[in-house]
Amino acid sequence: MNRRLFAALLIGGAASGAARLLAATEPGIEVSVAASRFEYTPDKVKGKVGVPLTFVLTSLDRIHGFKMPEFGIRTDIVPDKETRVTITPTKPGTFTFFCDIFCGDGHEDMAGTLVVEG
Ligand SMILES: [Cu+2]
Repeated sequence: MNRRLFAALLIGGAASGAARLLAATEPGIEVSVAASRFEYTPDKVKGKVGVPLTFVLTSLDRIHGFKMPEFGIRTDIVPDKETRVTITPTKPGTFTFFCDIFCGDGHEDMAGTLVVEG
């Protein structure tokens, strides 16, 4: 094999590897968050500007809420059911999500944060 052909093959291989990587990440990020009295696990989620982020929400005990005012979303989280919510952050920052269904004495503290990196 001559040297030029070898180099071309190397570059071609690297390029197709990058394309595969891109295709694999295109659907965005999925993060599972479990709600229970009175917390979300995990309570810190990371996202990226322009990359769709899907929360896969479950409840370990009772019905809870999931609200993110900055993204205009809210949903119920019902036990024995997976609830999916997708957002696409448009700016970096730290955003809060919280429970908006009264679930007991610690309800007011039931919150988590989404950190969006640029
Ligand atoms: Cu609550």
